Amino acid sequence: MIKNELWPKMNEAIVAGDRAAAAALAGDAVRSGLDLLEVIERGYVPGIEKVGELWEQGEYFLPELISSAEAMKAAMAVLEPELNRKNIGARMGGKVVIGTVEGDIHDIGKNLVASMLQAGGFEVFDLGADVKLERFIEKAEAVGAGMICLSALLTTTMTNQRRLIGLLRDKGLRDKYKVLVGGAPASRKWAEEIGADGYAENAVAAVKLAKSLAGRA
Ligand code: B12
Repeated sequence: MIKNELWPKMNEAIVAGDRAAAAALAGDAVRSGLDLLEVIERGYVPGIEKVGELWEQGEYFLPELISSAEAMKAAMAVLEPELNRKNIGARMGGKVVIGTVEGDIHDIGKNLVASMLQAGGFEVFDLGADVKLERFIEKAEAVGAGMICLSALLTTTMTNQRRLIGLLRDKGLRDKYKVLVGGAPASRKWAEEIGADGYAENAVAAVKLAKSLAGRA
């Protein structure tokens, strides 16, 4: 199937919360040998962005949101192994620990960033969502990571990004890690205010930033 036909179908599968279609289209993309980063960015991300708009306009409610999130996960479950396979032997970016901070269950954006970092050659340790702050540090110490990526989608939980940096300072570990923050309420200004090493507004920019901080840009 040609790309121009594929993108709207992928968009639609996410907006409709159609898991089977989202996964089947991802399978088509893999078999056609398409650039999977382009598939994610042009096929699926606009779909989930549209869902966010529909929610904000009061047209979508919780059940629709959850179905769309599930459809996104179904597509990523097909694409991720393939992205990883292509990167075997190319893990030169270093190790990254990522998760959504404590008190926050939003994980769609975080999952995208994790997949793209993996595709960009980083070894990614994804702790999931609603992650206790201590766990980020324990994991980073255990695996010898160089970077900690914190996602937060709520104004009430973004403060945990600041707390994590404070915890690192208290433990004398601040200089050991690059800390990247992101999520809808975060901004460059916020990152500066809390003393993070960087902020990126989307997954593609996150990979660019991570590469430059890792000295690979
Ligand atoms: C989907 C969604 C949900 C789903 C989440 C499903 C899931 N598995 O993630 C469900 C329905 C469960 C949900 C629940 C809630 N939600 Co909600 N949700 C959304 C919604 C519509 C879309 C979020 C999303 O997935 N966007 C798409 C992804 C691709 O974008 P993204 O997350 O921003 O990620 C991108 C970038 O930010 C960046 N990025 C993300 N993380 C990171 C990390 C790093 C390190 C970097 C560099 C970059 C980066 O890259 C990503 C990819 O490009 C937003 C609205 C919005 N416009 O954001 C509300 C929104 C975030 N939710 C909101 C609220 C209030 C809630 C609830 C509290 C609702 C309730 N009353 O129960 C609960 C939260 C429960 C909890 N404790 O967490 C509010 C937050 C308001 C605020 N200012 O705090 C929002 C803004 C909606 C609104 N306008 O009211 N939600």
